Amino acid sequence: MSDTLKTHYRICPLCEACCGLDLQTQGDKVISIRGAQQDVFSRGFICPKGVSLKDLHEDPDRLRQPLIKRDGRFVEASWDEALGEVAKRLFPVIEQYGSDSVATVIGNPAAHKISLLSYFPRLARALGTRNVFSASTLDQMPKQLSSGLMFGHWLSIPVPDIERCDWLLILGANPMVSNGSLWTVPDYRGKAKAMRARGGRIVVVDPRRSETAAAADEHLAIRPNGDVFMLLAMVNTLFSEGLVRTGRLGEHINGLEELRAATANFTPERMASGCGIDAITLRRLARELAAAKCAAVYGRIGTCTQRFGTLNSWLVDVLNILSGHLDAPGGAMFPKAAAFAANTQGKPGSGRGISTGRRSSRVSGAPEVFGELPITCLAEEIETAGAGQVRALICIAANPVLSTPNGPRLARALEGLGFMLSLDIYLNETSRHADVILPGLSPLEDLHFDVAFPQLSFRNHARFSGPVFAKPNGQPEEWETLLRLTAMLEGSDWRADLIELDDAAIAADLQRLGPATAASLSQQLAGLRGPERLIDLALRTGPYGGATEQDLTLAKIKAADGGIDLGPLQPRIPELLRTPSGRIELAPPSLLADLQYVDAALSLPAPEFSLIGRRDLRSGNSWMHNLPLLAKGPERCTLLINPQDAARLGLRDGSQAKLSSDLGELQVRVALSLDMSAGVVSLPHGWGHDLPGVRMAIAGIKPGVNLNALLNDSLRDPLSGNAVLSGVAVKICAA
Ligand SMILES: Nc1nc2c(c(=O)[nH]1)N[C@H]1C(S)=C(S)[C@@H](COP(=O)(O)OP(=O)(O)OC[C@H]3O[C@@H](n4cnc5c(=O)[nH]c(N)nc54)[C@H](O)[C@@H]3O)O[C@H]1N2
Ligand SMILES: Nc1nc2c(c(=O)[nH]1)N[C@H]1C(S)=C(S)[C@@H](COP(=O)(O)OP(=O)(O)OC[C@H]3O[C@@H](n4cnc5c(=O)[nH]c(N)nc54)[C@H](O)[C@@H]3O)O[C@H]1N2
Ligand code: SF4
Ligand SMILES: [Mo]
Repeated sequence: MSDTLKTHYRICPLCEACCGLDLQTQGDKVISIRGAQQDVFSRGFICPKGVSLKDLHEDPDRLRQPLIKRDGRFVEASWDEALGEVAKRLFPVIEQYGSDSVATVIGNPAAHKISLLSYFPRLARALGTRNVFSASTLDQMPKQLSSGLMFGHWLSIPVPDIERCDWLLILGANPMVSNGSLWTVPDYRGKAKAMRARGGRIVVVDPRRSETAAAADEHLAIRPNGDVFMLLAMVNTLFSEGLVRTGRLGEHINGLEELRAATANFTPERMASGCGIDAITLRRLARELAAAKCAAVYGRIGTCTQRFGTLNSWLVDVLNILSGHLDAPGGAMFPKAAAFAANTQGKPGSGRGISTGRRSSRVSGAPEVFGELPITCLAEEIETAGAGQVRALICIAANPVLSTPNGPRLARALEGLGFMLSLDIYLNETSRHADVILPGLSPLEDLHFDVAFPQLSFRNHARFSGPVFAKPNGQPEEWETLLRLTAMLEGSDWRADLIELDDAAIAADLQRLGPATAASLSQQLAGLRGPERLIDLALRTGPYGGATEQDLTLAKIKAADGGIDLGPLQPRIPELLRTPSGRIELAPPSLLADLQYVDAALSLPAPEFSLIGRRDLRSGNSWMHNLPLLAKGPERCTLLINPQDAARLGLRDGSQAKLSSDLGELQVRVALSLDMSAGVVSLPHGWGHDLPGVRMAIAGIKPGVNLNALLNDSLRDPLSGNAVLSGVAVKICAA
């Protein structure tokens, strides 16, 4: 008997573009995956990774059963056995050394999984450790900090309103390949093309002539780490040439004069050498920005993963504000998400703002930011003996052995732990160090609702997708696993009925809304549980929710094929602000204080070679190299180098080079590229799959090398704790 063909709508969880996909299935087989034309937000766009969800679902190496390490070897175990092992091993550590002795690490895929995102905080609360780490301090923490200081909340981050914009300056981002980050913008390519077709202009600032730069009107090959000089020069020009037009925002701004004074010294003429862009060009860009009717400045990971990451992130929005383009249609605007956005909750217009440094890391004294410590402090917290030493780790959807600077040191440190639990779908470079691995579901067995990305989208929308396939018998969803672990840490019965555990958790949430609201909401939410109940609650209490027929509920979103469009971005200031002053803080004191270090950096000599990273369309950080569709084709972990530099070093296309830093040495294959500036080389991260114990057969064929073996874990942006991942000094010679 042959099964009938079925089509399913599914939101892709693999990157921030959040595309809607159409899957055709027959029985338990995926027949095809295409972009969903009816998706109100992504409108049929898809990339090769979306298609590879079939490979991920079918991957024989993807874990489907818990593993327990016994005498150094992993053996399959039942869920009860595995959870029992966690209880048996973790409790003695906590009892003897306290909760701070258990660290948590949560990684990138969690940002795409409501199960993990909404149930991890419960676990963290139950554990009560100060040692909380995440991929945020390898990525966007500088932007979160600058946004928090300026607008009062960590996720009040403006994004370019690209469909109405006519002048766009992009720094340190390659959305043509990454598909956008802190800017949910499926089909950037199509939108950029449309923008240029209507007379718009795109300028890209990147040490490499990236795919995005190649498709722009102008590419400026900045010196790695030069952004702070460039941005300061542009701010300085706006002030000195009388181009500041704050317009409508004028009455909502604090600190304009402080900012003017603080930036008065950073003239384009003085800054030019630091960024490698001449003063005439810097002045021209500032004038173009000021003159454009609808313009936006957007900076991303290349601007964050630097010593001055927070200053860069701040200055990008300072430019948007001074030129009158923040919160204006066609400029840099704030999305209004239907659910979970803190900047739609509480009293509009002012709030508590943010604070940092409520505690510090034990060894380096790095300040806490957004409830976390820098992930580059994890290894030393494990290695350094004394009260508060980390002795156990709960690692959730993270592969820090490949994703954090000095990964090999962290790998050695993990071996010294008393106990390690991984929630992961692979036995990989990090989870091989665990004592217990608890797998999540295939993305096709999971429901999907984005928590973070509608807060960063180029257009407002609300979408949901249910599971395509039923989950295998007996395998829990990840929120269920987290709920059991939370119960375990709370000292209650983790074997108890899950519905009761979940009901108890949500009842506590509801009580915070007051007894009357709690009673009526719990009636409306009856019949739902897990993440679905949290989504419906967030929608009903969100900015499009309410008590009338038209108001948004989960049921309405489910019923709308391809989701619900909530329209173009609208001005949100002052309503969005949550600063104590009720104004935009243009000159936060901690940021002005950091300006004093800029001059010293200006006089640093450029190294012979600076190493920068890159991303590939057929790769996703460290864990998608085991999927046949993405793995086929040429080797991707190559060192891009300018032909003239290569000739000088005696390197040819395809030859092997030795690449070394103050930390280590790697042997890599060279690829000549005219896109590279002289003195800058590029290697992607997330590779190096040839470590013992890794169970990823296809990834092992072309394992690549671990870029992070060369990067120093002591280099951070001191304000945000973010790691420095770009512009690192290296030496190169023929191997
Ligand atoms: N040098 C350098 N280093 C970098 C970067 C760089 O540009 N240069 N980029 C940084 C950035 S931006 C980021 S975000 C980090 C990412 O680094 P990490 O946060 O470590 O994330 P990934 O490398 O994506 O690894 C994700 C892990 O989650 C597992 N996983 C996948 N899906 C699921 C699931 O559904 N459930 C569970 N439980 N596990 C799952 C994968 O098997 C893998 O082990 O890397 C950072 N590291
Ligand atoms: N295909 C694919 N897509 C991805 C990912 C992936 O691994 N593969 N990872 C996802 C993740 S976790 C993230 S955070 C996003 C990141 O998304 P993006 O921020 O778009 O990141 P990248 O594509 O790495 O682009 C960063 C650019 O910064 C440039 N750069 C390096 N150093 C400097 C510098 O000093 N100054 C300036 N101005 N530029 C510099 C690099 O050359 C690069 O072109 O991508 C996401 N999407
Ligand atoms: S662009 Fe991102 S969300 Fe869209 S299909 Fe590709 S991986 Fe999935
Ligand atoms: Mo990231």
